[in-house]
Amino acid sequence: MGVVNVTPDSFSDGGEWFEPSAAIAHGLELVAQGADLVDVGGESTRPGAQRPSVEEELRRVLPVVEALSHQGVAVSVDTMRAQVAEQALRAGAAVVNDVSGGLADDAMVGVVARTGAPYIAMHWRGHSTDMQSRAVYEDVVAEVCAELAERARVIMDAGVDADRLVLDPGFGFAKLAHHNWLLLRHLDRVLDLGHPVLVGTSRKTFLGRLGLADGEASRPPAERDVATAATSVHAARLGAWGVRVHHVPSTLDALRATAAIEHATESTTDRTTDRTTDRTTDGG
Ligand code: PMM
Repeated sequence: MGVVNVTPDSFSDGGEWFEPSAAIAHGLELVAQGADLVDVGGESTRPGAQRPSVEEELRRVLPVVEALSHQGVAVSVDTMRAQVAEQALRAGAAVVNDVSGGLADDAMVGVVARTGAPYIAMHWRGHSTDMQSRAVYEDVVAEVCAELAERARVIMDAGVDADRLVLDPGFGFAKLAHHNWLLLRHLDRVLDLGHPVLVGTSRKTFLGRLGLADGEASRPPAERDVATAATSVHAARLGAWGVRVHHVPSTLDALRATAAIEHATESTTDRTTDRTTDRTTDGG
């Protein structure tokens, strides 16, 4: 899943794709780079962010969803608002991605059930204005799994099919760095909940401090793509359904390298081809 934030203030790429034409072009670029799904969002969820009005969110996302869908792109709409989800689905979106898992808007789950759209429900404890004050856990893996399981039960009781419900542990949302690392290490427990799992570590703050001493400034978001690829490969190897990333080529390359290792065989045909092509490059 490639990300298009149509926002002026996202932490990772705020402002870069705020104009509809830039957002549409970027969505097409992500697909050309290999994304299967393009996630279009109009609300920044970085810690402390203020919410746009519903009218402003619609103004940001609808033209982008519509244009990309009309060009055959599979689009998910990243929204916590039922009204935005409903209008985006009407404009051609294929999936609803709700970072609040239905908690921010009571009408959301009803819209998803009625339309039959696949639904990504993320672990969430409150809006971004004060979410980091809720990053308090005795056992983060157990609590995130229990809270996700409870959301899944409510969402399915409302009529959403189990096989259309994707769960996401919500990296960086009401989580401190060590919470994120523990959730990655024990991602199998999230997978054991029995739903497809989406993992969104891309460019998040906890990846920007690797190898740095106390007091050193974090790496800027665009320099976190290698760590994003590493964490995304880890998730994919454990069986994640999808990974949500800003820079598709780096993660896709890492995924392809891992797949090549897993699928390597002693086939003669492969080795003959390798010898012919590699002589002209770097000896492979
Ligand atoms: N993270 C962000 C936004 N939407 N959706 C899902 N399902 N999972 C995530 O981890 C997630 C998300 C925040 O990142 P961004 O501001 O860079 O898009």
